[in-house]
Amino acid sequence: MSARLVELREIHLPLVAPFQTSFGTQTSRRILLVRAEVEVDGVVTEGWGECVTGDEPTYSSEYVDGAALVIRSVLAPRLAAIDNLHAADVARILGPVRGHPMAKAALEMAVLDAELRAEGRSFAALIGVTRDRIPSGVSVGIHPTVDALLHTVSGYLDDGYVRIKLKIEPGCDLEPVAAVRDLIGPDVPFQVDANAAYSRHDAEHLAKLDAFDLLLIEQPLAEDDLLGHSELAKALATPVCLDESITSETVCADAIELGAAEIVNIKAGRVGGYLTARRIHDLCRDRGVPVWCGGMLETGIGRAANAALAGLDGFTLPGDVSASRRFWAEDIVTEPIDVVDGHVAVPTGAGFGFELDREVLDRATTSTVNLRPA
Ligand code: NPQ
Ligand code: MG
Repeated sequence: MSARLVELREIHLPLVAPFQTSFGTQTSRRILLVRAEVEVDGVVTEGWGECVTGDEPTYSSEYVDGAALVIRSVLAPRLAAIDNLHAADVARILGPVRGHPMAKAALEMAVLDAELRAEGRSFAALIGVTRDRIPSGVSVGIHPTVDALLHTVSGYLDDGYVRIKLKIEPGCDLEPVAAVRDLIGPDVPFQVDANAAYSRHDAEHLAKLDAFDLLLIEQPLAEDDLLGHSELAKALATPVCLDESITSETVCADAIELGAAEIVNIKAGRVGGYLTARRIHDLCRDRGVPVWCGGMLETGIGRAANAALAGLDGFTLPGDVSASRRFWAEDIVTEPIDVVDGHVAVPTGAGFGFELDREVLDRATTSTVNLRPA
């Protein structure tokens, strides 16, 4: 069995509504997809990977155009030079290239999807998932008014989401948080995400959030500020959860050791792939640290993969794996992912378990690059 990368595509999809975070407002999404092939006895099976970079380097230092370039010019050629390429070796082969975890993750995902489809095996089965569905939370953007915010949150409660996450930033925190807690009552799990918008001097202010019985506060400080998060964790009753800071197994272990991560948000793209994400899940479980699965406004491709990963036992908190219609209108590139009774099904199909809609995919495609060596 030999795998090869064959194609890099960019697609463009409009969001159902603008999504505002402390780092910007998104109204549509440019997404890179990677296609790989595996050949077994002359039979070719294809697999797909999704790259979760944003248009600009604001969530992290990676971004769509940078990822496309590093894939074409550096990463894909290194994988093309390998004779017997396997998904399990991709991270090691690309290890000498510094950074670019999201670009690397997309390539590993495409190869893994193709390999597993060729074997007729699901990713969930590969990693030992036993659950058949996962509780679904929803991430709610910053809204221009509290009224608009409460309208949006009520809609999500009607949709069945079991946990609300609200984006916050300096100047837009205590008031909307109080209003949402008041609307949803004391029993709905509720958490906030600052996307690194606060500073070490904000501890006293952030401690006021303790009054609202939040599940956690996600990434209040800068990505590289582990010590600041550790000090903040001591000052807050609300548990501190890290997202952007968790860039590898090593950093995750250090953050836990330092008391900077009482809870961990796991995103495969941020850590360089689904196989590493699985190992970070294991290390958190071994240390008794709860984890949940984050989201990056994925299409049905990445969303299916997240639903499979989040089926692991250590994912004890509801994640940001919401229905595809939370972000996309009808033009999605796979079958829709739905929330039923507050849960998303763990995909059982081969590979990452999504089924592509070729016609919609081709219509959404804005460019295609051949990754086969010349
Ligand atoms: C988070 N996701 O947990 C991210 C942030 C995020 C669902 O809240 C384009 C690409 C837009 C990536 C907006 C959620 C994005 C993005 C937000 C990631 O911090
Ligand atoms: Mg986050």
